[in-house]
Amino acid sequence: MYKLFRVTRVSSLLVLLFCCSVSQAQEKNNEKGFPFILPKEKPNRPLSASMERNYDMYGAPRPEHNDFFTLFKYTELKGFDNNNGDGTITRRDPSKVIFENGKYYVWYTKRHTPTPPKGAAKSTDVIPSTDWDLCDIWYATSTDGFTWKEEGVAIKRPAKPNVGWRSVSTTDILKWKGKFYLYYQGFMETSGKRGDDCPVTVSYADSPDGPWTATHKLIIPNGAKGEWDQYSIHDPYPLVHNGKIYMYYKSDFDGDPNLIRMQGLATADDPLGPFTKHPLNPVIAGGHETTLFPYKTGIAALVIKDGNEHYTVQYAEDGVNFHIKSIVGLMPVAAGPFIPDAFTDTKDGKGITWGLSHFNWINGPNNVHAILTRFDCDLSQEIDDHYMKKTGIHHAPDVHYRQGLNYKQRERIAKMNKQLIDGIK
Ligand code: AAL
Repeated sequence: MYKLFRVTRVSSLLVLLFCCSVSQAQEKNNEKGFPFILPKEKPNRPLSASMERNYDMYGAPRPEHNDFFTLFKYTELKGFDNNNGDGTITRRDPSKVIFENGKYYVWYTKRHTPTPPKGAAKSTDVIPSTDWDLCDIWYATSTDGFTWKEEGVAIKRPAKPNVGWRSVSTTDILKWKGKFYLYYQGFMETSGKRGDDCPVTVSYADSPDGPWTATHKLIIPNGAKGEWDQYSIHDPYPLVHNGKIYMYYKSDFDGDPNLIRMQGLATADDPLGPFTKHPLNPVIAGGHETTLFPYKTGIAALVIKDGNEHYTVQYAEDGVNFHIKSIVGLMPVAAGPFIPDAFTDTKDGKGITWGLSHFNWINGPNNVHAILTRFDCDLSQEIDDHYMKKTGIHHAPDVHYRQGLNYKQRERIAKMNKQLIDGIK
């Protein structure tokens, strides 16, 4: 017994000595400056808040190793005529791109009106208020993703008082059990008259070429009075995840002039509903026309334009609780990527490399319209494109000068200069 006690005491003493020498070595090491070669793993030494974040928050400590970091490159599309950009034709808010019957398909909002949008006050039955007023949903196909053939109208706006009678817009596609479902915003009043209010409805078809049967139903209804999504349900975006349909959507809330945009989630077992809104909504505290895709075991999101976390790529293991994984520039607006595994309920999402998005072309206030464009990126497990992993983006001075100061700001600056000069006198 005594012997055993002695052996245990000796070995604990040795362990203690070993630990002391390790921690002394560690201390010594910590006295040295941060290593020249950036460690791939978080080093065991005191770190600044920024360095802690650099290791804990993102996909990797350097952007070129971060799966969630990418550049976006843009290419002009061929095949879409727009009356030389006179504003009478717009194409915007493309759906996801899918591959069926040996070609790519995309659906989008198309407006072809006698004039460009003129604002709510001047709008009529034929004059649009906004760029997405008096629209129908059209589709196009392509075999290379660069040259597209406009095939025609997929969803025409229905007769009054059906949902969408004033305009149908901002669609997205779901394939579920061999059938196709197009979800879209159905305006029942002129956009801009009282905010941009609308619910979401759905049409279905056996083929991506249609014919499409309208349900005329509110598939994702607005929230109850006083709730964040009481007025608008925008940008419906279906994916298949965990055996269910995950429908992400945006709402504009807090009322003008404090408007804020965030993303909600509603799930269903059937494409025609019922959709149950997630109790944690809004699930993304920002974003606008948010693009999502299965990535590894979870869901990734391109959060553009709105909110504190605009222009970030985020990831949620459960599709609900999103975390920032990278900060990017020149994000595609209203992107509809090609996501081969969008509807396969994958547990190993491969990510995205390209898609369509739009540019809002505002050629002055009298010529508001949008065009579709192609974007490419590397947010994919399947490619490793170092040209997409650079952080510097060059903008011509014109891009900056177009964000110029307004008259009131110039006045404020003049006043501050004067106060300073008068104070010195
Ligand atoms: C877009 C989208 C929705 C809005 C309008 C057309 O940015 O968020 O589709 O209703 O603008």
